[in-house]
Amino acid sequence: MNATNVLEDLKRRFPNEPEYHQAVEEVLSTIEEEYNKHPEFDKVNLIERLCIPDRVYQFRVTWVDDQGNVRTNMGYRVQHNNAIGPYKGGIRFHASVNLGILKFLAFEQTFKNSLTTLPMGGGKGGSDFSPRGKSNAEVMRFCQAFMLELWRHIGPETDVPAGDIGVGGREVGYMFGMYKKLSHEFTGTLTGKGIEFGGSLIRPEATGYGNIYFLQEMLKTRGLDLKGKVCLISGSGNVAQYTAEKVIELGGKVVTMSDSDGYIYDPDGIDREKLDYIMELKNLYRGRIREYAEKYGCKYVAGAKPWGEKADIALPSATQNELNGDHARQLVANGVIAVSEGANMPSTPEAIRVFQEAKILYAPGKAANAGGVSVSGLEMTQNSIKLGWSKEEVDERLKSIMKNIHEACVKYGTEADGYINYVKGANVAGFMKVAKAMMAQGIV
Ligand code: NDP
Ligand code: 2IT
Repeated sequence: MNATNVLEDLKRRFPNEPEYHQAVEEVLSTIEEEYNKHPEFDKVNLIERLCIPDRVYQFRVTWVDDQGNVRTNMGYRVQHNNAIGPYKGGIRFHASVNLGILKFLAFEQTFKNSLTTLPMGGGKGGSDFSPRGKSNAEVMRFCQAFMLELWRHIGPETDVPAGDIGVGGREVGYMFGMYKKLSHEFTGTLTGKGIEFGGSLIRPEATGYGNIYFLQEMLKTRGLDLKGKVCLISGSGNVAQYTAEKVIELGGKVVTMSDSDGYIYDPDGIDREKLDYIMELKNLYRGRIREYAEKYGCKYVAGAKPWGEKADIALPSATQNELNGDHARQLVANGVIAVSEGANMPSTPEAIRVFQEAKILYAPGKAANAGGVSVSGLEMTQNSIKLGWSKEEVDERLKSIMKNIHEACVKYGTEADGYINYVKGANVAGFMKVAKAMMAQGIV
């Protein structure tokens, strides 16, 4: 395989999908060497079969808003690869959603899910519907209309969706209700369900907690821990909230959180009580992070990212490409020691280069945020055996999975000088398992 040629060909065949190209380029450039040690892979064109999704469903979603207007949105499900298990991955509702973004997410998900040690393939779906500013009734009608199309393509052994940006417990609940009605079955076809109807304890917390468990493992390699460390968090949604919760619990100090309008900087640190306020503000009232600054009298910066503030650790937890080369240089100049990604692909390729050249600890999302889908996998297991595990049991399993992922990154990513290249480690480890499974299953 020549990574450059494969990428150029994909760009020609699938133009106007820059995020998909970006995700593929990162993986190809880091696995090329390992791939070429196995001539049997190239004989069956494994690389194209791994980069191009198995299939994509695309549909119109029609719904009626509170004023009686008939509205349309686009709906998608990308089933990327099911070599090691049923397609698995979240659903994103955001105005920016398009096919290229979902293809990048489904591609990433395939490697992430492989790293979790659980039997899950990769998929992703979503819509350009934005829940922002919509009433509860509108969100419910949209979720039902979306599921009216999606339900025939998914199932507990086929494809198991979950949440992502704009899709949390409320939306999963509405989608599950409609799925159940249409399919005449009560099965664990979605994860992230409410605890009363087959959800798993710790699933809401899992991505954020998992990221911090991974960060702890990284810090350990340098004899460090989280105590007293100043942390920048972006976002204020599901991932950001539980990342903050775990940092606070372990004695770190969270000084920023953000949303798509701007960020707040609280030099005293966001403590438990202030975090409770953010959770209520975001999850119940669906307000803006600016209101935190008004309540607690701290700085609010509109239209900016938090990466210019001085800190020890950065935890990007909002969205893709939210941290660019300039941000990275500023973080490094300010003495950042670790960057661990809660979001998917939040750092641009240039930012990643800056972190790696500075030899700081840098973990890509597909390793660091794998805790969310891991507990989704544990939810699938609990649904299959029709039992629910305790909080402690799920949390222990999550810790152990994050530790395993860290070990895999160390195994495949340690360079000659001892620096751990977590990007290479995660990509090679994730790739090898899927590749071996595809080889064993023949040309399909
Ligand atoms: P939420 O919808 O709960 O929160 C998203 C947060 O990011 C909000 O604060 C939102 O601000 C902000 N945000 C979203 N889009 C943008 C944008 N284009 N520019 C700036 N800010 C933005 O989503 P999650 O917390 O679930 O997801 C956050 C990230 O984590 C995503 O990259 C997702 O793919 C990833 N992830 C999520 C997992 C999960 O289990 N939920 C698992 C693994 C990764 P606003 O409210 O203004 O829109
Ligand atoms: O990006 C992700 O890993 C998620 N949004 C979670 C997917 C899942 O199936 O739990």
